[in-house]
Amino acid sequence: MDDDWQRCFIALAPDAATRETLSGLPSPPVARRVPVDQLHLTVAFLGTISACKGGLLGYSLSSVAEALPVFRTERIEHWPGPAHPRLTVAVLAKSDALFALAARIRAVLEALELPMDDRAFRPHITLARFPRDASALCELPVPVAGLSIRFDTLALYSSTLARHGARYSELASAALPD
Ligand code: 3AM
Repeated sequence: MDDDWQRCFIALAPDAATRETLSGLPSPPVARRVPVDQLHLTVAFLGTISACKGGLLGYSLSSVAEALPVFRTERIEHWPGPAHPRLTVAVLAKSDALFALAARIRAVLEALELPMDDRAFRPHITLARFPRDASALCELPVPVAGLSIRFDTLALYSSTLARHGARYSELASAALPD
């Protein structure tokens, strides 16, 4: 893709202890784990935007990066694709703070006249992705609930589609206050 246009999304980045917790969770052997440095919670998917708008958005992140509470995992799920399971995700327990953050980000996007995908916000962290030819839904080895999930950064990422899945790069970030 042209350097002037990038496929972007805004996400929360877990702190180091949370990354370790998430990377220690078991996932089906057939699925490809998300690399530990790429674990994130997507808050807003933007699609393809110009570098200029991306720059403005990057500057705006600090205005919405307020302190967040500790979140809890609720369960691990497989999310389906058209023909087979697609993702293994950790779903977070419902949190007003996350929906309030999504609303603040939506307001910034509107002010910058940036589009935001209107899929329902389902707060989750993708742990693993299934290859296209995965057929059977694998049993999850253990139910997982109540683990602490902390985020320390709100970031704008670009997503580059590659042969073995998307690769994410941080374009701008704002530290979340404690
Ligand atoms: O990595 P996760 O699962 O958090 O599913 C895509 C991925 O989320 C999601 O944005 C993240 C980076 O690609 N995504 C992709 N296309 C999307 C769309 N059209 C989307 N989310 C909402 N609408």
